[in-house]
Amino acid sequence: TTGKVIKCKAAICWGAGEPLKIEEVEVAPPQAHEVRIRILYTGICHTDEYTRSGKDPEGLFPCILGHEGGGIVESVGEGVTDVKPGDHVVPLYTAECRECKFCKSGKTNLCGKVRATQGAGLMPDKTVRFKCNGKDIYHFMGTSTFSQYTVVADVSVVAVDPKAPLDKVCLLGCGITTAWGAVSKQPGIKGSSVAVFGCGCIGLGVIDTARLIGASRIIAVDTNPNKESWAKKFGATDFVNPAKLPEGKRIQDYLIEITDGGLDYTFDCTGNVQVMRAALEACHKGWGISTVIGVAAAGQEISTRPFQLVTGRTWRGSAFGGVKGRTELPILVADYTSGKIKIDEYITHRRKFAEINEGFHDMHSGDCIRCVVDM
Ligand code: NAD
Ligand code: AHE
Ligand code: ZN
Repeated sequence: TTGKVIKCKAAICWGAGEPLKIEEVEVAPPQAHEVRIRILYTGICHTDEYTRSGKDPEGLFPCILGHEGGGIVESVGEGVTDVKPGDHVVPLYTAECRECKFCKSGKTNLCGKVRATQGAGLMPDKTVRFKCNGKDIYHFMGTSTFSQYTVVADVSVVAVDPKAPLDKVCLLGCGITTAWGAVSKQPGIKGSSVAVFGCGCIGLGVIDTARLIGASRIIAVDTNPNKESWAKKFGATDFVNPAKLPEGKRIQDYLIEITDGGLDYTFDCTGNVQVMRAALEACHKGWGISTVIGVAAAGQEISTRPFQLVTGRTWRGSAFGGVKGRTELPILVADYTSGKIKIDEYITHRRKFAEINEGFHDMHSGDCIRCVVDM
């Protein structure tokens, strides 16, 4: 590869808890099996805020966050066969190499090819492609979409239909896909009762997918009363605010009461370990299955009485909804284009790149589902 270094703007997080700073960065050309992408749009996911805030045990600084992007391939390194300059693409924080033990297992989407270096903020050759004033800047989740140009591994990117608007399908890079996969890959949802804890982008996506598949009852649970109308709009049949229950009444006990013994399926979309416990314990004895989607802070652990599991409840979890991105994202894009799945409905805020910190504030306001940043 003979590509040149590109100078552009990127939002750097210099340290845990600090606001992002827009800086000029140098983005090195893609090496073998790497792809340099001009990012046009990016969503902001709660996980970006989680790492920025210092709660992520894997957080490394300075870094360029962002993992919900859409862009156009600028150049490719040697050996890249699946994408070419000009292709519209979505970077994938869950890679799909199709060769590793994980990919070949047929049991998981958790590809092993680049995960170790990705978790260390590095490209697969253990170096970085970003510099700011001569200093190395870490990558994040193998995607770093808060930069006008980024470099990703070729196993960590998928080409999508160029007719699909990138300011919408960028959201398939995480939130909506995560929710869609967590529900649609779970057998048995049709005709069953479901409770969804947390009605952000992830929870609403879980509600929408459960509705689409034909769940008989969908109970949304959120401490923010404004989420009731959101949840109902996406297909919830009931809404419960745990903060409004009678003194001393636990949410799991209340849910068990109103469902004649508990839910068939529950989903944690909050990242709060107490909520994860409540979601497990709200499951029906003998068959209830609870899925953890939320990401908990460093040091947090889940607990319950083992009797909860002995008596037939199952605790599971998923990352990126169990979706294999290179294979399945083009299908999801087509489902969006044909009106089968929602994306537009999740976009409550839009920001210019210069206002990316305001985008993080929007997330805390309680009325933001997704903010799309125009790079
Ligand atoms: P969000 O902040 O927009 O939504 C969280 C919702 O939970 C909010 O509506 C909030 O009011 C509600 N909530 C908070 N405390 C609650 C409580 N005690 N009981 C009930 N509801 C409560 O976040 P999001 O972007 O939707 O992400 C949700 C979680 O999923 C985060 O932890 C995020 O990091 C994680 N996530 C995981 C994956 C994955 O692949 N596993 C992918 C994306 C996001
Ligand atoms: N790094 C944290 C955990 C964070 C986490 O679980 N991230 C999920 C996706 S959340 C998307 O919004 C994941 O699959 N991460 C893969 C990656 O490369 O970050 C910890 O606890 O160490
Ligand atoms: Zn995310």
